[in-house]
Amino acid sequence: MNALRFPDDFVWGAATSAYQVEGATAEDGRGPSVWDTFSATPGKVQNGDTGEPGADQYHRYGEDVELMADLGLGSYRFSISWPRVQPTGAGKPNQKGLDYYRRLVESLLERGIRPATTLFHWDLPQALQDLGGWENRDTAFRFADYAEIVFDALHVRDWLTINEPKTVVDCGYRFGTHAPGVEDDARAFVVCHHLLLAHGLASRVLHERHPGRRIGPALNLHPTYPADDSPEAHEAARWRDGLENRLYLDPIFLGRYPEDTLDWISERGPMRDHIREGDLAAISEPVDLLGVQYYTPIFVDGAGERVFLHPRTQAEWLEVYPEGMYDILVRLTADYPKVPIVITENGLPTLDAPGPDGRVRDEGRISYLRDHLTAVHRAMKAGTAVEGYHVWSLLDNFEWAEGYTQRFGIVYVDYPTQRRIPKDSALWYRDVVKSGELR
Ligand code: GBH
Repeated sequence: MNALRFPDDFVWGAATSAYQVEGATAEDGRGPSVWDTFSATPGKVQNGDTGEPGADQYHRYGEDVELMADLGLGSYRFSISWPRVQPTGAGKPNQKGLDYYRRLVESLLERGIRPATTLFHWDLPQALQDLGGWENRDTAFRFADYAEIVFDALHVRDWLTINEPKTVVDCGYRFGTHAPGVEDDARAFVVCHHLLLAHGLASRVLHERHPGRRIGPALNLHPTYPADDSPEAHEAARWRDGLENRLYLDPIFLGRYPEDTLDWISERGPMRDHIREGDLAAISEPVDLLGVQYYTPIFVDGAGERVFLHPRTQAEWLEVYPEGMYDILVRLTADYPKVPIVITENGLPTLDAPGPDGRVRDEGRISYLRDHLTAVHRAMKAGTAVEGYHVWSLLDNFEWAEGYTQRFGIVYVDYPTQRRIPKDSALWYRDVVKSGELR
């Protein structure tokens, strides 16, 4: 087969998030977040795991930057822990917290690695949760204030606002599997509106204060398909597409919520009453780059239930379907205004551990990444502007409710010693990055 060549300026990267890798949750004045609370609650996380030790990146960022440089990476997507910067979510910044991110950014820039910085990857200051969290409209304004602090403090060009608002809505407030562990559709969609408002308000702050920089959302998109040919399954796939994709894409890009989805939501709670004049204008603040996170498709039957038709992974929600990457990218170009797209996450967990020779033979990850990158390449040929790709994740880390039982890293972390061991996939990725080619 011919090698697939990516453009010379294609950006190859890897991603992590603060609570998943940093550890050091009680250091240098960091305040508690909702994930500290949630993971300390018995029964919420596998094995009672918490963000300690994570991958101890708070202390080992220097080593990790060297590792990224060795792999030839051009971009590192990480997130800022809001409670490190504002321990109670408001007021004067905690200098020690800000200094950590200054040092991280400087080390990356020295090695020619561009930071792509996420403002919020789920670790809301607990003090704001105590005031209602994302159900409280004021949290969106607090978020814009926090964003202003970090925009001004850090030499970062590219920003992502909220990581996967849908996951906060669904896992945090509908299914209760993530912090804060609520199971209530009525409350969930109020949270949805305030998360989107926060996204828009923070984007506006960046545009006003730092023209020339770029900002956008990081959305986990799930292409939805009918599992069979019945009209019911087609109808259900369309309904599910509203909840998975259009509920987030339409307000951000088109300045309106999808009516069919809003009707369904309104039968369950008061989201509509929380949409004030001017909110949609704020939410549809122009997007400079769109972060796309793709892991899995959702096939639904006539009853609207998810059906699995393809191989699954250790993560039971993750059905392997590279075609979905192509479909979602091409659909974005067809249905929404064209903006530069960057893949901000894509990956899978595997159980591979170091063998007697120390190697981690994660063949399954190599084929997953290769197949998804092939789909990205195909979408680019079909006219979708994709600037870059970040594998989830650089390192094995705290996988939320799964604790340390699922390893998404291209680099293995031996948690007791915190030793980093590049898996075979990391060595494979290094070759792809160096050559700019998939072979
Ligand atoms: C991303 O979420 C996250 O951004 C990242 O932090 C995470 O580590 C990575 O993917 C891998 O999971 O509660 O039963 O519905 C991807 C979307 C949402 C998929 C939560 C798993 C939990 C299953 N994830 N979902 S359930």
